[in-house]
Amino acid sequence: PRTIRLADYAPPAWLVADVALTFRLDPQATRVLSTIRFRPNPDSTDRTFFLHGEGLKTISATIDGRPATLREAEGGITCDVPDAPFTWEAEVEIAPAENTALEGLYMSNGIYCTQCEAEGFRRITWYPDRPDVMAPFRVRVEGDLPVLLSNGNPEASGPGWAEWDDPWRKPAYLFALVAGDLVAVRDRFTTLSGREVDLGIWVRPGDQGRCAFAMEALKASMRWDEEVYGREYDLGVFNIVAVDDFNAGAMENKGLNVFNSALVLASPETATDGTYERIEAVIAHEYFHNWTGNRITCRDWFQLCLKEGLTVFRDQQFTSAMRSEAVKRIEDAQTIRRHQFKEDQGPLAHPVRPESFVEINNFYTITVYEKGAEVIGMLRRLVGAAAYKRALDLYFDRHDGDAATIEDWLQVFEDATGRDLSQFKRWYSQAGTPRLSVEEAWEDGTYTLIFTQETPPTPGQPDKAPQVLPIAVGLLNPNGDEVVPTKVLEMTEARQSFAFEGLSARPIPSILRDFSAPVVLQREVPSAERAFLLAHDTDPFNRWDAAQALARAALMDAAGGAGDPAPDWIEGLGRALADTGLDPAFRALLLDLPGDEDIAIALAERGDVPDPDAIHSGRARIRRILAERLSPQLEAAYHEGATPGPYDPSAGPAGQRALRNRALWILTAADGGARARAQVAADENMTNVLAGLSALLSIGAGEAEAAAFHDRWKDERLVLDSWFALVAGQAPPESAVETARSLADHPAFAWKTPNRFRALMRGLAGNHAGFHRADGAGYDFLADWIVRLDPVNPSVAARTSTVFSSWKRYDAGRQERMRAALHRMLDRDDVSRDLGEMAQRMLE
Ligand code: DPP
Ligand code: ZN
Repeated sequence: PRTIRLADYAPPAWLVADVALTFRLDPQATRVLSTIRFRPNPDSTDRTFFLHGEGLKTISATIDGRPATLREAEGGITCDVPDAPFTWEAEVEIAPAENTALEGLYMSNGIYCTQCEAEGFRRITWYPDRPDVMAPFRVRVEGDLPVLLSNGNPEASGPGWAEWDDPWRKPAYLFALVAGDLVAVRDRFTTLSGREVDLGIWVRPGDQGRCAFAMEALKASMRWDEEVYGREYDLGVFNIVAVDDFNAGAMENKGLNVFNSALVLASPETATDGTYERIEAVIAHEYFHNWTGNRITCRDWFQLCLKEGLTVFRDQQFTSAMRSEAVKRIEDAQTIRRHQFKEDQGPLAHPVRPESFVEINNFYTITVYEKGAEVIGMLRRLVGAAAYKRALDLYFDRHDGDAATIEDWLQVFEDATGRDLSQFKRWYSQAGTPRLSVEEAWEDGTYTLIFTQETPPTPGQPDKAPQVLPIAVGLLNPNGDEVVPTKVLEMTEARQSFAFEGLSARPIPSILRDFSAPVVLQREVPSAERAFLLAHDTDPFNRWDAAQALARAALMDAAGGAGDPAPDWIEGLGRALADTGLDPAFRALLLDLPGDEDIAIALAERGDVPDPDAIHSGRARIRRILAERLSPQLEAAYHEGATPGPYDPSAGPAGQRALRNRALWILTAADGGARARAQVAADENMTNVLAGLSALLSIGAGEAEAAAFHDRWKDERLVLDSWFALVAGQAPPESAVETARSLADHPAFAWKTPNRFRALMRGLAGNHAGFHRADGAGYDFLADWIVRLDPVNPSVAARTSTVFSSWKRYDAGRQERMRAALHRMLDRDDVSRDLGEMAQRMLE
């Protein structure tokens, strides 16, 4: 397979003036008729005519009405064309029912739907399938089905046909078509300037009662984008469709977003607080793409972070506004540290803007998305909120209708602020997590912080240059009063010092407040100082981080066999827990101990070889110690988190339940499961039931409860996914693989459905000690299934394979077994481009 490089970008030879498509739907033989008007690109001297296409059966093809002679080329066709504008007409046949890769036009439970990002449109018809070719589309859908949807505004319809018109120029990856037996929940939205928009959420009959929350989230997103970014919706309709078979979370197709049903459907009986929060965020995310992604799209796929980093940043801002800013920031920092830092540490590390790929699907990563959002957060912190707003206004003004680049994006910030961002740009090109170390000096009332930054090598990037780091710092005096409020220090050198003058006592620093840069702060801090920050810091992130650092140290020590955790931690935690002035959601996060894999990463960072079993048993011991020593505070938190009355998914009650359920999880280590059992039996809502069940399973109990849960919910696909994930994820490590095997034999294990496959595989992989069983049975289980899925759905197979990226972290025996598993995935004649690239990179 060929490697595609950013450096090789060339503008398209031909542009598209407009597109008309007709679909005659049939599961085995859908006909797609296309009429495309091409014109030469004045910005290109190349006149080669090339169209992408994959798996298409060509029925006919003409140029200006005359039959075209098509020649096969890599990934598509070429043919001779006039040296002037011309019209291409073609008819092709495709088989949606046979499409298990779920890219292009496919069927899910009898519903036709599409997924065209990144390169799925070429499985629908011949087309220049690249994001810098944008055109208005008219679409006619024919089929004996009650609902026929496409992008844009509805034009006309009759029995068995419908016509749609999307006036906004768009790349083919934003094309969508949905058809089938669907019902709509409808609403209306009036935009700032008075445009009436018909909103529809389309679901399978029977699911209408589970759309209300998503609809409210949509309206809130539309309002928020007007108020905060001045962005208004631009069509008369906005449709969302929920489908059960979907490779990702959701897709921002123009005017017709397609969602994984797990991110739309919610009712108190079936969805947890976490699901509600995710639905709200993803509905917003896809809606926000209408401006950041659709109106302004990406020139090429290397610029993916241009739309994804910015849109994640925007959805994070939205969630902060809807819920708690402090809690959201901590959750996002946790995601970066747990998952993005892990990606940076291993063989799959890549820059926010990668420079080469084999299969672009492999670059829809946490680095592109979440680190991409962090980079924008840093930019905003550096220039300030007002300048950020000016820059964004300029971006929308200048680039509306464009397929843009990171250079364009940075240029608007330079023009709006007069700043030189050439060094800042390294955040887009340099992979890896900077390590920031700190020295301190104190003399004559002057306190000095001396920072050193260093980024470890990553694949293909042995040497790193210093990056611009916004380091938010505050200083406290020994009484715990803040003497210097938060100040953003701008570090640009490899080593740089910052002095604070006129202090009467040596201060205690609070560094990297609000997680102001995605770096690892390396600073030896005595546990007493951490406990001091846990008690006094005014910055919620650093307050939480003090508790995390103490917890991490305790868990690392416990994994090494040490007996007792630092009393400072337990006392500090106890006091914070009992402080009812603190937001329950925040206190819940204080109780959220680092997971087994977090500890494995931390040990590896320190140069130790992590022992999964020792980490697991150390964690169980710490949990018991907390349950015993903090029993009154945990009890109180458990009761404080009760939410009697009808279920309300909003942030307040959800935070109370989070506190209750974290307390429950710890208490369960010492009470034999009595409280958890009672909570499952009380059956108040899915959040509390699943938390109770999870706590029970985690102490090796709850078998009867899990079975009853299964029987009750076996017909609810989304709940059954949670059951699969939970049973595999919480199984005792020694029997986790056997549990996973029996789950794979379960009649409901529909392995071709991505949600079900992921539930089981991610469940087992998240069971750290179970997956890393010394005899390699966990690795074999995952590898076998990935190999089986690869020919069916390469994109999900490749994504799942990333659980092997940590192989170099472990002991020789485990390394050998994980490597062998990777070879088994790779060394096959029919390995997909997706999985082949991933396994190859992991083995390098
Ligand atoms: N573009 C999509 C999203 O992130 C990916 N499926 O919203
Ligand atoms: Zn997105």
